[in-house]
Amino acid sequence: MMFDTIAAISTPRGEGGIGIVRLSGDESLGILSKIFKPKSKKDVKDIKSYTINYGHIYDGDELIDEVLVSVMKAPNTYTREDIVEINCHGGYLITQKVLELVLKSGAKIAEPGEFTRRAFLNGRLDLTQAEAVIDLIHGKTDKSISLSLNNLRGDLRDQINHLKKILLDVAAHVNVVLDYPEEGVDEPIPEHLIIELHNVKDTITKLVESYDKGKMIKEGIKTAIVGKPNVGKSSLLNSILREERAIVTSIAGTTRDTIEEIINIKGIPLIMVDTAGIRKTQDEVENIGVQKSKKMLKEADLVLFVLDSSRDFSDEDREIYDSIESEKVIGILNKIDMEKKLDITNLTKVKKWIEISALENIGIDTLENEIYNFILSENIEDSSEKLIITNIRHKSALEKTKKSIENIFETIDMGYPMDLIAVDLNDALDSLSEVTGEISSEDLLDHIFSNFCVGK
Ligand SMILES: Nc1nc2c(ncn2[C@@H]2O[C@H](COP(=O)(O)OP(=O)(O)OP(=O)(O)O)[C@@H](O)[C@H]2O)c(=O)[nH]1
Ligand SMILES: [Mg+2]
Repeated sequence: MMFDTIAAISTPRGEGGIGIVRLSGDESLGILSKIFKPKSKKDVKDIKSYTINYGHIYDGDELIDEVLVSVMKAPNTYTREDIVEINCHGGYLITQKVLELVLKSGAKIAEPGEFTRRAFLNGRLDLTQAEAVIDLIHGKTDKSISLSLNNLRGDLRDQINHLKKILLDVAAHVNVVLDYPEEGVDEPIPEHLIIELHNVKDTITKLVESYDKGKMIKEGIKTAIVGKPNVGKSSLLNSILREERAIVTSIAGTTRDTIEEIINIKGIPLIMVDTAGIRKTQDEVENIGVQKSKKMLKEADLVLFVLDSSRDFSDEDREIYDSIESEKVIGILNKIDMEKKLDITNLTKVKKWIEISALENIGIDTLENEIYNFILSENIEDSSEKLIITNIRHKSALEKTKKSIENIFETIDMGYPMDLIAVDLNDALDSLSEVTGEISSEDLLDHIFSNFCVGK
């Protein structure tokens, strides 16, 4: 494909050790030759690929900068086009000046993401990989970065292509039956293909279900600290953050609004939310806070249910206890620096209790380990082996595929005509192709002819 030659500053704006002006396109070397004088006195067009070249940038006779220029020639480059990277001294003004000179010499300013877009359009990356590049740039923790790297390597693309191949096999069969009825193939879909179809559906279901986990890894696990007033929720938040983030007082009803902070537990981001103590109250402001706490209790991926171990279990505690979900709660017995009064023997809904003193920072490490174990039990740890989707676009395309496959089963069950199956198969293939970004019905034809010897 032919495109304009584009250019942009590829390093962050501001002052730094170096600033890089990057060019991509057929004219990259031509443009470079107008402004760059290599120390080697070589003609720029004769510079070898994958070399770094020392020299100077000139605007006419005016010296602009002393630079190192990397030259990478098509097709083995990020964009599959000729790429030139000019390493300037890292001042903002100098880098900007070199960019302007490059633009004046014939390049077009690149749109955001345009280099990666070219990598996609020129077939070096599929869409899932291009998206992984963006995720990598925004990745905040080791785990989310390792997921993005898996996708950049092409794991999702490979899986999608594998599923597509199976669907194409089925489609090839169906199309032969439809196009050549005289061949006498009247069996709707052979048993082994039906089994394959079920496998495809199961794989897609797992991928769709992995999204919640993927989202947790990418965006963080929402962890709500919940309990009645004064049990030490805000103290716990501060203790985990190791800073005085939330106001702590001995007055019940101190926290009025939710307070969110991101922490990182062994590479997994956690969005810690301190909430207003839940109780019945006439105070209008406090009541809004209490409603928000209840909402958070429902929405959170993990709930830290805090009790004051120096006091008896109260009706207010009971009410919160009744509304928590057993699978996503860790019980916190706070204030163990004081004499213990609380009896938890009957609170069987909570499977795990951790004793802490938020005031004296006792038990916080144990709690962090327990939170990590909770995440492990959610199987996030083996994310390196399993394919996990983190992208809502992929999720909705896969859901469409799943629906189409379910329609196929329905058609078979109801004994409806074959052409309906062909339509749903095409839809399934289209939505799979949406994931990787290449939709083409040419695919289907090629596949039919490569697998079947129709002329015979
Ligand atoms: N002895 C002792 N006191 C604590 C502990 N944790 C918190 N406190 C005290 O308990 C009181 C309430 O603490 P907060 O952290 O404000 O409690 P909260 O649950 O956020 O209360 P609300 O925001 O009103 O819902 C404060 O006086 C804290 O100093 C602890 O581990 N031991
Ligand atoms: Mg509080």
